[in-house]
Amino acid sequence: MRFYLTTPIYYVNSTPHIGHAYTTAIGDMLVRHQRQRGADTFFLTGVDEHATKVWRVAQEQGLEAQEYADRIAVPWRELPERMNASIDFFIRTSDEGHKRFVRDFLQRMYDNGDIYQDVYAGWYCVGCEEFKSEEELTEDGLCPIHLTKAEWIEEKNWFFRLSAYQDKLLALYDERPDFVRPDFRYNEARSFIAGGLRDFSISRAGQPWGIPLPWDESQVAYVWADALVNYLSALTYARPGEDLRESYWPAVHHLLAKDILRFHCVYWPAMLLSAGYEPPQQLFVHGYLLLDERKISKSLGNIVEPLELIDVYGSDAVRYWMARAISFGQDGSASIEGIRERYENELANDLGNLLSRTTAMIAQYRDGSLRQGDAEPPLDLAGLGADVAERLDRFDVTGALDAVWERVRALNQYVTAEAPWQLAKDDANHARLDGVLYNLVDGLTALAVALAPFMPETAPRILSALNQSEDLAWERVRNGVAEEIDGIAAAQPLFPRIELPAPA
Ligand code: ME8
Repeated sequence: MRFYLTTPIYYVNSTPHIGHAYTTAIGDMLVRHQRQRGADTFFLTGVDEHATKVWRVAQEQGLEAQEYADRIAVPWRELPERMNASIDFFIRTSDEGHKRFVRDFLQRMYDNGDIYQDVYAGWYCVGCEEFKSEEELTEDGLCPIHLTKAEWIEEKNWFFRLSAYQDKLLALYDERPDFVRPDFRYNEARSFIAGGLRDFSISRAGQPWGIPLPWDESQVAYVWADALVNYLSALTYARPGEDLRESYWPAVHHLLAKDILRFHCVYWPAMLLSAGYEPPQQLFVHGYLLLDERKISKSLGNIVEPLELIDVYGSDAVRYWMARAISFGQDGSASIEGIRERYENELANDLGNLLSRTTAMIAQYRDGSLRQGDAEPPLDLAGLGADVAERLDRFDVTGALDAVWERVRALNQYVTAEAPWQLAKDDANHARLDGVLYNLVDGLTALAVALAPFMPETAPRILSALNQSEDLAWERVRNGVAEEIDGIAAAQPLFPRIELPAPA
């Protein structure tokens, strides 16, 4: 079982915002889960440097583009670390290994007869880094996404014969109905292809920042013709001396938001076919996380600094909020205030108190000893494990976490219904009291394992408070996993009260 997951590589014209943190964190949940199930995983993220907008920001700051990129790469490298994303490699498109590979890749397309020279005369939106037709702009010639004026470009470029790939792409889509997920994104991509494909320029003249084309060094690769190739190039140099393409291509899942669907679901598979590679296994296109009803976009200046949220609530709480705040896949609007509510009501109350009560009762009533006792388990945990795994295979991150949380609440109801404090009053009930306490520890153990991909710091803390093994193997999401053990003490709060005001 191989599972290779990528996030988009983000533009470095500005610092990371919460939208980038979102894709990175959710990607990490999917990868950690597959790892729990024993898959051989590879997780790639990184930055896209050779954009016109990056070059312009560098110029505004009076820096050489590379110097600017080197400086701003620092907070971008910190993003996966701060989100506790277990990446295997962080790619920068200015890496020598990437540049070499892109030249080789484009040369293969050229040798295949798919590249020709022509004049591009048309509009370009620097915000989107995309050539735009007149119909795609507003009446005033603005890009509808960035609300900035598209620029008129007239230059001799190298074009990719995308039109020649229309039938091949349609055949690919028809053969593989799960090529793009969710369904409505598949339909969007397929109808774009069916509507007719226009060749597009893969090079830019007059911009010194970028990777020179091997057959025409006077031009640099168009930023998308450079950036998309990262998903393959990284495999050739991420581990020196190894060619990871053999292991992980085409077992790749690309995670991205709807803004870049066309590049990933149409242009990229065609480029791969042209260069003689297999198309990716699957693309998952998620929606936008909207804060206060507006897309969080660098270009709109509505920036929320994700690193600050992590400083206040911890990465687990931010990850938890991201997975639950909106239904993954759909667009959704969420408030930053929601983090605090979920932290207090769900993390501290539902989960934290369950652990505190359980451990305190074992310490108080059973002197810290856990015994199987005699009580029917209240939950079908293996059934939960199968359900969550099936959901995560479909990238239903929110549904999977909701399913786990239902069981967290069910265990709380079980405590109320069984009232161990009543059972403890009478020695005759000890077997039942033991059984109820065992079911609580057993349930919490399995739920901690199931929660580990979402909250990788919290899960081991729960297991350790219960004196249970910290092994996160997915087989442990079942009934009867908890070991009889002594020495359980009342646990420290999992999610202590935070006195800081919520960030604005
Ligand atoms: O497009 N909600 O980079 P980019 C959810 N360099 N996700 C969001 C988001 C939001 N509000 N805002 C951003 C590029 N994202 C190219 C990609 S890949 C070969 C090149 C996430 O910095 C989401 O994953 O504009 C989206 O697709 C990506 O950031 C765009 O990042």
